[in-house]
Amino acid sequence: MIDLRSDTVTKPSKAMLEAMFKAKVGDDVFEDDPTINLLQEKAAELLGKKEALFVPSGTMGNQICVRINTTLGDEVILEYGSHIFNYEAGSPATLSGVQIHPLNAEKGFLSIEQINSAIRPDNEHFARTKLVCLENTHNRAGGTVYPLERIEEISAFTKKNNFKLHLDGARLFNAVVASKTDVKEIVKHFDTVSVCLSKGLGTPIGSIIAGGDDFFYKARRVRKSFGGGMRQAGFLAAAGIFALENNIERLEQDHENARLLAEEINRVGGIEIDLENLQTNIVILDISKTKFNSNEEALAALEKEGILLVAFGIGKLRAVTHLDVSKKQIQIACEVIKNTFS
Ligand code: TLP
Repeated sequence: MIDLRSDTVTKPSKAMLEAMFKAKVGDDVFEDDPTINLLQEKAAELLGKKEALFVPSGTMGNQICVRINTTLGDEVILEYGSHIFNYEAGSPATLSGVQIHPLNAEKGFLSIEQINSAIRPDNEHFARTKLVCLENTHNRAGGTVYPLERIEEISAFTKKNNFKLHLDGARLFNAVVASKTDVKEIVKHFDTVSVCLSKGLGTPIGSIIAGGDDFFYKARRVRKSFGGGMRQAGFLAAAGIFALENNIERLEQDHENARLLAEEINRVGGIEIDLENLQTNIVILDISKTKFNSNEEALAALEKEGILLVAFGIGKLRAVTHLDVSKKQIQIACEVIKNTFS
């Protein structure tokens, strides 16, 4: 099977497993796990933030940040396709008691004009606008990289209005590698950031969240209340340290493989791919003009030939490249997709 459903499907490499096996561990609820402490220090330094916390998942990371940036009855502005709005089980409402105000934006990039027009007046009828969340890279938009100038504008605007700004950077290092930008130059514009270790970086589990003064204290408290306090999880943090040291630059290969895949299969049997928007490791296939009548039918035909993709909205499939698929496997996938759709 060539599994292109997500970059979450990777298995730890032998070298990563060895690093995990050798980890020194302790009870992290007592702040006693040296490997978790080291990962948190390294991640804070890398991201240019004062404090960082290891959490079990990207979803928990985002939701802890939503909670510490808001109070009950606040409103959160974000892009309509964003993960926090679509794929986190309605948690802003259930875990933080906040309301989402989604805005539809091309390529997933909000503008300050849009945000400005969504701000609620200070009046008892309205929820209080409090937090803006951006996603970089933007998953549903096809792995697009937020332009740095846009982030700068939005950050200046949110500061002026006294709103908080959170970055869902599940695939932040894909954006960093694709745009050749120092990660600190991106992260410095945000109050809080969440970065997944278990996507392109290849760990079996875990995310890092980071922020400024008091972040660690506040985020740990919320993590505990969400059931995310961990014990001897240094074995998992060791995978995170390994990933930060070894698996960032190589993301470039995943981006090259995504481009190879997209260019080879675009226009085959009616498949349409927006090559201009293809910047990182996510390829969205519009299959609405192909011979298949549904996503399920196309997915089943591909699976029969050993290729796994996922449905990504009506008439759309997603393929994600990652460190467990080689260029050779991408070439095989191209041939299979061409034959299946012709
Ligand atoms: N994304 C997954 C699915 O949940 C859709 C995927 O396969 O792409 N932010 C973004 C932008 C994400 O894409 C994801 C996962 C998360 C947060 C959540 O991370 P986890 O799965 O660790 O909770």
